[in-house]
Amino acid sequence: MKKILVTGAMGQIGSELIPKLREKFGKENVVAVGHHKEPSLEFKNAGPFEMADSGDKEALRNLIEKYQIDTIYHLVGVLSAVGEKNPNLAWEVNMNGLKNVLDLAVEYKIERVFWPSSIAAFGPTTPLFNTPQKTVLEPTTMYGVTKVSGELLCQYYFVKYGLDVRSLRYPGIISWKTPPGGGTTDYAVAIYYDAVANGSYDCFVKEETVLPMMYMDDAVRATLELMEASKEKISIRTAYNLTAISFSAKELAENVAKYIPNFKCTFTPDERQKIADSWPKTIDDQKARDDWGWSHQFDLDKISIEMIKNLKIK
Ligand code: AKB
Repeated sequence: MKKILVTGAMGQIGSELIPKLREKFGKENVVAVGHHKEPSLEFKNAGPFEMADSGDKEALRNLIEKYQIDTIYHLVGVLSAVGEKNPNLAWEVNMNGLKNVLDLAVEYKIERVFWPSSIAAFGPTTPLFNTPQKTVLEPTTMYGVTKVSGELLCQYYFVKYGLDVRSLRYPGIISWKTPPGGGTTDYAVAIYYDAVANGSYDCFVKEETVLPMMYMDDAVRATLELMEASKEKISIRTAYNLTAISFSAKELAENVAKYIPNFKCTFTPDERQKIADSWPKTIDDQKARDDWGWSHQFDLDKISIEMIKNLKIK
């Protein structure tokens, strides 16, 4: 049976990936690691939970030994908007934690490691449409710099040490359980929260802004499918391009209005507009589709229906 450690347990992806991993591998076999927020009682009681900073290598080592870990999902990260406000923090958290995890993975012969990359690895010199798997990577945010560096580091550990480390370039992820924090694509989540709570939303990017997006259920499934694929199928050791759908902020607002009559959206771009403008609008993820059978299930209508239904209950 697998023994899995997940850092960033209370983050947007961690909080939804962990229950799925527990369903699959048994709740005692998935150790959730948080680092600053106190978890809810429900979270704490759902399976093994530990507090540790991934910048603290000895703390991670203790957990790997204590639980005889063989698989790591290292999800801790500072996102793009917060990273631009505090580039040193973004570098420290995103790079030091990853380096510690990779070094310990080699030392303890960890079978498989997952680390999230992002469309933030691309920049203004990358082709904007149908961005290829192998292309120019010249991001203009510190978050993006850590994603390109992290991708290369992962590939280095694969080539040099044979470490089976896998990664995805996530687009913006839309989810309702845990609100995202500090990202540029957050408007695509906040719009649903505000629409359900107040019937209006003031969007921080221009209405014509188009970015690649994905519903959380698709993102979690992609992560599990990548990690379950046999080694021979994995031809990309930096990070796979991954996408579901692309739409403008205006199209998103119109779609929300379909399900919440009288919904009003205004657009007041702030500093995050510049970050959004530096990222591609559509992504070519054929390699993921060919190598391990990726295929998304949620289109914008399906996302809106799920988001609104669940937020109303919440
Ligand atoms: C962000 O907006 O920073 C993230 C991302 C695209 O990686 N959601």
